[in-house]
Amino acid sequence: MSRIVEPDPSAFSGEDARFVRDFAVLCGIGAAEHGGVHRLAGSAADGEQRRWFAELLKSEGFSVEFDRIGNQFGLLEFTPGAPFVVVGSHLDSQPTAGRYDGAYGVLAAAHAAFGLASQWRLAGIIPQYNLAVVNWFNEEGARFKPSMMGSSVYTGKMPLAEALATVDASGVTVSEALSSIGCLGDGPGPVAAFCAEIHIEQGRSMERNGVTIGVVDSNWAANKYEFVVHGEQAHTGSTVIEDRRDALLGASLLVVAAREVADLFPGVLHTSVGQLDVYPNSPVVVPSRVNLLLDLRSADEAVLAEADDLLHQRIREIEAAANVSIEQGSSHSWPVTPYQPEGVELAEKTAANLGLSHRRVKTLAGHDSTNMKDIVPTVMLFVPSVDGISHNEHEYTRDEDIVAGLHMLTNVVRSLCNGELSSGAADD
Ligand code: HGY
Ligand code: MN
Ligand code: MN
Repeated sequence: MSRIVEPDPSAFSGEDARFVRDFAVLCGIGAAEHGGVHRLAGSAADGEQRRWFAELLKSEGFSVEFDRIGNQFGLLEFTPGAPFVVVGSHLDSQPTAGRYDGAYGVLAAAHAAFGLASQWRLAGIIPQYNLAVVNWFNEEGARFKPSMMGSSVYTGKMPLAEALATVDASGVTVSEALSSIGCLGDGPGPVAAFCAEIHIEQGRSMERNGVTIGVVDSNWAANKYEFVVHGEQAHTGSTVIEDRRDALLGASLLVVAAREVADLFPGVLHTSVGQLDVYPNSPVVVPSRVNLLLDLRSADEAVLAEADDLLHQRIREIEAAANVSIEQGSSHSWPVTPYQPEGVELAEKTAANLGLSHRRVKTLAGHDSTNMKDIVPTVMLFVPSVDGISHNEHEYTRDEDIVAGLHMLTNVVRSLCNGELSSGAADD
């Protein structure tokens, strides 16, 4: 289990030291007991971190706005009307989560932008593109499903009305939650020409290979399902076993089936159930209903399709074995897609120029850049995660790696703002 070392700004100077100091402050907002954070989308802690972030951006001369799904933008306009290089990640977290997932990328984006803005000011340079720092709304999908909601609406993949009407477990809508923290705007946000995101790897591959920068060249595909297992409420003591229609038994068999399907494709398929809601969840009652969220992921779409078929066959068997019916509710999926090769090459060239060790990697998790790359050329970068730990309070990335990532991102964003990928973009 990794041991978090508190960020130490004194080991750095200039923008790097300011970045590490600000990161330490951000870690204190919504801090959890064991070094992590608990900042669900649209919660009071999310409101607090958004207000703090807005002040930070404004103090550096950025104007701050929220779009109609609560994405938070810090805008620096050099050429009125020119499109933006959009750079950032997400500040929302899973429950009792790590402090780096998303938050690192948002703050690194801000400090990359601060560094570039002051260099350009001093040198009297006007870049070709405007610059937007972004904190995407609800990347995690923990409180409101699905995940990557802000970037899905921004990129036109999810209807705005559907996103705003989504409810959490207590019936609060996205629209109400965003309004309650003062973060619901009414515009579409800035027009993007390019996008960049930096994130922790959340796996072990970079640490194993001893590299500082991961250049993401594609993402794994995912199929996420909400299943509803229907049984019948009964007395746990008096109802004879053969009369029972136990929804929790059906759900349990489904949890095990998901794992057994993964075991058929060792290393190339990940499956799991992350959430179960049992009704009525009462001591002497056979449950009548279980809602569960199950996901399957692979870098190989043929494997994913086969696994999906196997899972659905198992569902028919489980219905018979547990005397329940299993309904498939909403689903959220994304295919394997590459990041634009010209962006991958730009990142590799940048890392080489900076003398940073680098390697191409795939992202197993979804990110907001997974959405953005479908509308504009996008560069996705990783820094290593100690022991690969993530969605866990012990998530940790060393200060030297978060600072190396900041340098890398700064240089990539400078190139994007200077139009280094513009000819490729015009050819598309
Ligand atoms: O990978 C995921 O499901 C998430 O949205 N990050
Ligand atoms: Mn993330
Ligand atoms: Mn996450």
